[in-house]
Amino acid sequence: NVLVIGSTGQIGSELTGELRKRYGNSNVVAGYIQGAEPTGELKEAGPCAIADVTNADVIAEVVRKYNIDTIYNLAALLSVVAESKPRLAWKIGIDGLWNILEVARENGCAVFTPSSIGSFGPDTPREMTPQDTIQRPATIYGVSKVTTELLSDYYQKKYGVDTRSVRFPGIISYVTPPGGGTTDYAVDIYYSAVKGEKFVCPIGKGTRMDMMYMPDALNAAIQLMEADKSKLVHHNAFNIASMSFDPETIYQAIKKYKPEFEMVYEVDPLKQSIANSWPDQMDDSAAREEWGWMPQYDLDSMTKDMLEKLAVKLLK
Ligand code: VAH
Repeated sequence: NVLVIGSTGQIGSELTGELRKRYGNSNVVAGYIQGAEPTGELKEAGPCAIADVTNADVIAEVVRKYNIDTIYNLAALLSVVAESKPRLAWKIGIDGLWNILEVARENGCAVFTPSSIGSFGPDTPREMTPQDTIQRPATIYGVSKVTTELLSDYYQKKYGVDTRSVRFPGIISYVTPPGGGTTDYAVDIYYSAVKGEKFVCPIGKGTRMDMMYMPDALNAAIQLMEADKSKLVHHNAFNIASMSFDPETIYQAIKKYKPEFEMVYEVDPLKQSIANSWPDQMDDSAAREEWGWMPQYDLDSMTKDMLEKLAVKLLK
């Protein structure tokens, strides 16, 4: 059975739904914390359990009670909010990960804990960022993500725990809003377009970042966890890429369907400084070679889908 930690977050909420679709509702446990309880379909469709990564006993109890063999650990403070609460970001990101890895070691679970383009820093090559390259991130989010990669690989080498992960780009989705990231603008811009509001963009002209539509992100996580372990040269964490754009490019992609849509720039200094320290476009050839990674969406097909789905969600 599968446990999703952070099942009410931007990725966790849709990942839980997708896993339940593939493996059966009763076989996927939605882990949550007090104050972020599952609601609606997430709550009704399958088992839910308190699973606070900062409490190892609670995690161990859930793993044993539901006979968990795979843990998807989506608990994290994202890059912007982490800068205001660095100690909590570390507590959730790394003390939490340590608990997960120990429980996994004792119970023979596989573990997926995502990394991010945020794990790279200002001296990482920006174009076609290599799979193996320098990672000296300038944010506590990035420091915790590099540590996530190193600690997960350590448990893999030293104890044989099957840990795998990907470096997610900015993820765009319409179901659950992201929780305080640098790439959130690429989600918010669609909401403004559908509501017929002018979009005030916090990221500056020409700032490119790797981005990905949620269906591709979910597929990447599940496909990697289902991949033949003997074929994997890398474990934590694979570069995965699908599109790379700056605000002007996504604005024009939306304008194609909403000609009256307007955008102005009001650069947020913190978000801009973080975005400037991240690469523009990753080289994901290792993921393509080792486990067949292949994105399905591009900017146009994502835009069409986002505008359609948000129109239903927001205007009903
Ligand atoms: C953030 N959406 O902006 C997250 C993610 C790659 C970006 O880590 O912090």
